[in-house]
Amino acid sequence: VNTIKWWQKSVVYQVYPRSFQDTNADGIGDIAGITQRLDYIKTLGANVIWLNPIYASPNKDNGYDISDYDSINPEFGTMTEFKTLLDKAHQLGIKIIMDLVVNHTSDQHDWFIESRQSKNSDKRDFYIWRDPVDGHEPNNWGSYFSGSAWKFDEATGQYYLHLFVDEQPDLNWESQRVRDTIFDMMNRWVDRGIDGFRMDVISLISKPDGLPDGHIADGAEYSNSDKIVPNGPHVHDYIQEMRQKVLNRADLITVGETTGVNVENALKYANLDGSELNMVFEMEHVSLDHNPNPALQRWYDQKVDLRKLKANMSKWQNKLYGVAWNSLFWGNHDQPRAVSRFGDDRPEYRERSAKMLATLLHMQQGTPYIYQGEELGMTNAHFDQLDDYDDVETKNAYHYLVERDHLIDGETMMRYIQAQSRDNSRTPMQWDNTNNAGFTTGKPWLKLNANYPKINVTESLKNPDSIFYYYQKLIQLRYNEPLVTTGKYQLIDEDDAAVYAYLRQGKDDALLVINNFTDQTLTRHYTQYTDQKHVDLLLANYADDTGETLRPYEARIYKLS
Ligand code: ISL
Ligand code: CA
Repeated sequence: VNTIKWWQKSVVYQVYPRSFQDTNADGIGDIAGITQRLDYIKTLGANVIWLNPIYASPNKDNGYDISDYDSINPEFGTMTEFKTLLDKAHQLGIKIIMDLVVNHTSDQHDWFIESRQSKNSDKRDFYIWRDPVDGHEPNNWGSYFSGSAWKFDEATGQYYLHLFVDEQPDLNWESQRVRDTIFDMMNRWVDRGIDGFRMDVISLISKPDGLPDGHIADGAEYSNSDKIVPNGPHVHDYIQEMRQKVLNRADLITVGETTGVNVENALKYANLDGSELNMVFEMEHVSLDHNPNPALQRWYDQKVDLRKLKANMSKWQNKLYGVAWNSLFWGNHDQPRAVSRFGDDRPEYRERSAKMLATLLHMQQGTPYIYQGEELGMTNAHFDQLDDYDDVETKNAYHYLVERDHLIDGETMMRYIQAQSRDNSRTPMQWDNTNNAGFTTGKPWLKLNANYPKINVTESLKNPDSIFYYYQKLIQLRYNEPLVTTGKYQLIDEDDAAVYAYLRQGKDDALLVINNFTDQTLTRHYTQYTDQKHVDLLLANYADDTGETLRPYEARIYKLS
């Protein structure tokens, strides 16, 4: 039996620095702003913060294109300010995990500048260079952000691989020199006192042997790299090497963002035997509502069928039980807002459904991640002009799908963007009802959600019944009730398309978690689980317990003993 690790009992709060708190009126959130708001995160109760990238970057993909791993992007502040943030967080008992983006660098990184100079460059093999094939790209892989994953470089007449934008060339992990250079860099961050790493697309670092073509969906021009690149032949060797050379040096929290990973792969990446990472951050449940036409990928606006969601989450809960560990999340900086996507953001249901979603997720096995503003029930941006969006994925997708390939008309695409764009979650944090929600006194880099006068921190902290305080209670429940970490998950009524109920079973006790996923009043009986038991209502999102009657978006957590 594995002993419980601190990171299994933790709750992570994700800060997207660009949109959290600006302190110098340039419209961009900064490190000093995070330091200023640490008390807020402490009040919520999270004990770990994950920071999206704050390194030097030309920002072709908001910091995921890094030009120097050892320096802080001046728009966010200085290394001294970062150290202050780290110290203050530690004083409050909060750990900080850094985004580690090492599948690719920026094309402005010194390594790439040198690599592209000539075929004989000392850094040539730091990246993945190939000759043209019949005057074309070396294979048919598509970029995650539209178009080909290859870019022709005039200087040497070869193509380089970039699974994301052109300016994000993929590193060649097959080179021992590349690996050691990255491990050294990670060790410098460990020496700076950070508490862990969230590893961006770590499942992509080992490319399949021979870089074979993938299947091209009807209507698409390139194959979907997510179907062919993840979990390459050496990925586990590389991560085990990283464990030996870096991760074992300290008691770090390590999270692998693992696109294209299934349960079987996850048993390796996140095995509780400690050989690789602490946990995966997998994407299956946030892909169920993507377009059924593979050529359109995520772009769609229909809600997921609850039965599909239950089946998917239950699979992960069951198969990882006792052997591996997962992250629990509804949203992040790549996903739409949880309440708009999985709940109901109409004013009469927003708060209730946000609490229901939180209940459903936080009582599962795994480490929960709260994306900034989720605890306020922040909603999708609802912008109606393409120009109001900033995100490169969104803009590229519109360009390719609408303007170039005519796969879809502009109006439909705008609806899909309103539902799925990454900018839905990137609008600035809503602190109060003053100009720009207290985020900045300058011009914000991205428009705010127009609802900030109503939905903001100040309002939430005033209202004892707010979503914020509900999250606070859920977090405390995780810290105080061992069943939340250790209980054996059991789904109840897999075919119920309206209610998501499950148990977390201990030896002589259990949690019973009931979530009405609809705006309807329903009747359900769970007496077979509560009979002969002492039943305590631990937390609920309505003031009274109406037994077998479940009101719209009602959520309850019972302890059975
Ligand atoms: O957002 C997605 C769906 O369109 C994902 O495929 C996402 O691109 C993927 O999970 C990788 O995300 C991570 O790496 C990207 C970066 O743009 C994202 O912000 C980051 O979370 C490239 O570094
Ligand atoms: Ca700023």
